[in-house]
Amino acid sequence: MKLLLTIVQDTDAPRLQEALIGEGLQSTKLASTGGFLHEGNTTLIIGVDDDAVDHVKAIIAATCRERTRFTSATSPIHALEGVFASQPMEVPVGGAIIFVLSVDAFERL
Ligand code: 2BA
Repeated sequence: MKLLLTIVQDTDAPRLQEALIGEGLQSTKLASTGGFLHEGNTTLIIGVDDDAVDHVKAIIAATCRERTRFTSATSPIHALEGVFASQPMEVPVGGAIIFVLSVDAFERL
């Protein structure tokens, strides 16, 4: 069994969860926050049999889109004097970040 720790944009999460349910797959949704943009995102915990991993990845790819976000990057001009300038920076976000973890055991007690 594998655990897919999947980070997606909030906008894509409902469509992804509906698609998973439609395929008889279970998931758990966690509210999370990206360390770079400090924006809310969604982390889905998806436990599946090994041979279903590619299928789940295909569902994620079909439901989660890459978008761009603007953030202000702060760069030091005279850091010693504490002078910083911020300039807008465009960064791509998503479609999804997926960590595939091996599961030692799955138990329902
Ligand atoms: P954030 O950390 O808020 O990052 C949002 C997007 O900002 C990233 O999109 C990436 O395109 C950009 N970015 C992140 N760090 C950067 C940096 N140091 N310099 C320039 N641009 C940077 P994604 O790569 O699609 O990541 C989306 C979200 O997935 C991340 O939100 C974070 O919550 C999570 N994530 C991505 N990689 C991760 C990792 N290795 N470990 C844990 N979480 C991760």
